Amino acid sequence: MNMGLDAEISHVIIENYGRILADSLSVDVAVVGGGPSGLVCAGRLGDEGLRVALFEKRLAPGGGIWGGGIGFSVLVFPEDLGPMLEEMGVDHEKQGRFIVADAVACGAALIAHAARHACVFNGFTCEDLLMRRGAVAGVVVNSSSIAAAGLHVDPISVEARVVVDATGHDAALVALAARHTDKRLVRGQGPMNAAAGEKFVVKRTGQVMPGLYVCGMAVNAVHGGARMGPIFGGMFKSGARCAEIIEEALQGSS
Ligand code: 48F
Repeated sequence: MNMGLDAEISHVIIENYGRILADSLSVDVAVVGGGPSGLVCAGRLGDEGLRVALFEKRLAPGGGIWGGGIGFSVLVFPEDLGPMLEEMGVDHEKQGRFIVADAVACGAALIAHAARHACVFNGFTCEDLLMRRGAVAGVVVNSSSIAAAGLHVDPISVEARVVVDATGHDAALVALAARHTDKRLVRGQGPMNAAAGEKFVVKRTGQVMPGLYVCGMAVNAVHGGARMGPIFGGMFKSGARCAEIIEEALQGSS
């Protein structure tokens, strides 16, 4: 094909993106939500050799990680998070009972880790679930710009052996599953309590119904756990725990 530079640049974009997207229409795991828990979960599962696609509604993944507390971009972690931060390539410093890190550097490192091991699709909103014989079997996604413009354009479907709701406080996928099954699956999160919320989020991470798992703040929204505010250890641990549970489940079913 005889193309000038301008058309050739466009061709490279379309060809590469089209191939990556087409290759991701049937995956082992579809993670929805690119906040800290979803990024850790996707990165870990991809690192274990599973085929993982992560869909994030915004252009920049990271969710609530960028602003620390009230926009002061410092992240606070419990002191046992050091090894996981090392693994993700996050620079950090121990300060008394905490570890602190720069929120922007941490967000960038998490995204880089996830994108190395999984296909990260930014600017994609999950608007529905695929369900087969009572189990969640994939996600229905649309370009966020189409959704934002309110255009009447149909979405596309991605089949997955399991789906992870990492959409944070909204627990958007579990809310969709509740609508489809006519069950009350989202209790709503409780009031702020850092100690209780951090423990709860890890303990209750896991399967909500066949094919659908939940990690991060969505766990507390689904099961009625406390919000924990600007401490991020629970988000990392929940993402890692979710990856561990899914890996075991998929090994058992293959
Ligand atoms: O909210 P978010 O950062 O979730 P998280 O991983 O972490 C929570 C913390 O940031 C913080 C906290 C810690 O103490 O309480 O809030 O649980 O990230 C959720 C991501 O999901 C995206 C959203 O844009 C955000 O980046 N998201 C939400 N709904 C959808 C979605 C959707 N329907 N489709 C795609 N992405």
